[in-house]
Amino acid sequence: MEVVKDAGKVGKEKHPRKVDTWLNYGTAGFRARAELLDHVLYRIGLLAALRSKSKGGVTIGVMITASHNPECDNGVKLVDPAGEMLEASWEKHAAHLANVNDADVSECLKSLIAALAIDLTIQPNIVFARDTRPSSEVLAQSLRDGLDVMQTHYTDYGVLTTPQLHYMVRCHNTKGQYGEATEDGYYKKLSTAFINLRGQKSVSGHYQPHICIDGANGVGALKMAQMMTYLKETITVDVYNDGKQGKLNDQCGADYVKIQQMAPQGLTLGLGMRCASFDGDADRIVFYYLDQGEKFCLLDGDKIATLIAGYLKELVTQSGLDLDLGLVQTAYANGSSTRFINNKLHVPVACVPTGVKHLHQRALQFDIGVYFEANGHGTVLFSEKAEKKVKELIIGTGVPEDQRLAALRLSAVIDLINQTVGDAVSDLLLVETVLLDKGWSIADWNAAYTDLPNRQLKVKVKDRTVIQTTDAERRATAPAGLQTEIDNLVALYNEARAFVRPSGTEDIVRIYAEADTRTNADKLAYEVSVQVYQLAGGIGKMPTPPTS
Ligand code: 16G
Ligand code: MG
Repeated sequence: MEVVKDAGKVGKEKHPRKVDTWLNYGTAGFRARAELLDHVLYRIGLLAALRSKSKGGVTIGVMITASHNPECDNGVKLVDPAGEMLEASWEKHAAHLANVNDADVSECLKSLIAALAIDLTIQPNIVFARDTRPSSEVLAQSLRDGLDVMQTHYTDYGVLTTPQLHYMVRCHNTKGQYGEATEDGYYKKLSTAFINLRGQKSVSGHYQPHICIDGANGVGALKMAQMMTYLKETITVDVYNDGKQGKLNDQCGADYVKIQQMAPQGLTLGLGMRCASFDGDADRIVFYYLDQGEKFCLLDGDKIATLIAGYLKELVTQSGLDLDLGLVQTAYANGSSTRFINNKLHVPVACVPTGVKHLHQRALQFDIGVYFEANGHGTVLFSEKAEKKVKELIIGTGVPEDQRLAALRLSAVIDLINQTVGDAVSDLLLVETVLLDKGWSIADWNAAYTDLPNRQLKVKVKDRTVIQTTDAERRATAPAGLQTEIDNLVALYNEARAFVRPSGTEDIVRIYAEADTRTNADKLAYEVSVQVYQLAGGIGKMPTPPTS
């Protein structure tokens, strides 16, 4: 228990809690202005050590990033042993430890150790990394101090994308079976699979092996450039917003492009260009281009999900394997995408609440689970059963050649996709694979279905927890009367849908609406936001109609 005493003492002296603001461990860990986070990082160091001990000393990850938030923010999240998000039951332990007074840190640790019967003699193992924010390096030192007090064995990976860190955690805990736990190992694993998949096809049809990337002035730009050195002559990539000039996520990046529905600053979109934007920590990607009428066309997470699910369905069918393939979405998925999946792809689709952990958990229930949020975060999970069956088919005797080839391609996709979490680089390479395979331009891909025009708005309210939802956030159960008002408004428009939910990352309520036309989607979103303002205690300015 000596370390626990020291933990409190060092915390008080070197990393005191200077703020009263309650910080929550939300959908993606702690996120706040960087100057509020020093004590949080220190304490996360303590907690990560306990998490590792509680799991018998397996490797736990810590990622310092605030993803698509502005550069002045930062954040931190824990990564569990298989490279997945922290188990939900530990979120409250994290929140509690981060918010207690300095004098209560030791006590808080002691009660956690007792309640969870953690064996303190176990050596904890941690890997951590940070994004490119100026504040990340200083916060990494606070984390190190916490880890040191707990006598933790750790590897500091320096600057990585979030999905690279998730990958490292999985590699450590599978004794290299998932891959080599180095950056070189990551690039090699993905690029080998990619080159392998390319090797069997030649460029044909409308497909062009060239893409322009908006790196959000963040870590994704650096790592994509590194990945390029492994990709040989397969594709060419121009990286914009590489961080040399602009600010992180400032008018660029996947979140900006998705919400604003326009090209980022720093990348002049011209006819014939195929582009993609990463977010600030490169776990999201969206694609876009200008059509012949020079209209901006966005291909978001829904389009990526349908492209990948369609491709995998064909491969599974060709292989003859009996594997169930499913797709997981959230309420933000465009209604057209859901209809396309049901009616054209004939793949079962599930809807879950916002947040990667919910999608990931649901996708695990399929043999092959594809999940994507409309915002561009997603991946594919292959169950042990699926991986085993694919392997068996490859080495099986008397297997017809086309079936074996399909199994070989599935096996390469298994290596190409980062199964721990959504990964912009890995997703990009899988999309390139499918487009090459089909000989498709981005317009061909976009033609699968037409998105319903949609609009997202936000409203500030006194207390956003007054909004409660059910049915995967698609209906509001509180405040009283709100859902009835939404239903009445939706009924006035064609092909319309709308919902509201409290944000998990900002102190606001989010509004989503879609309808048959841009004007109607905008009007509906605005009208719903007025209802939220009135019924849920709006503060500040009344909502105004969207301008574009
Ligand atoms: C976080 C989540 C993302 C979700 C978003 C919603 C992770 C890794 N990220 O970025 O999945 O879409 O929050 O934000 O879970 P909101 O609650 O503010 O709408
Ligand atoms: Mg992100």
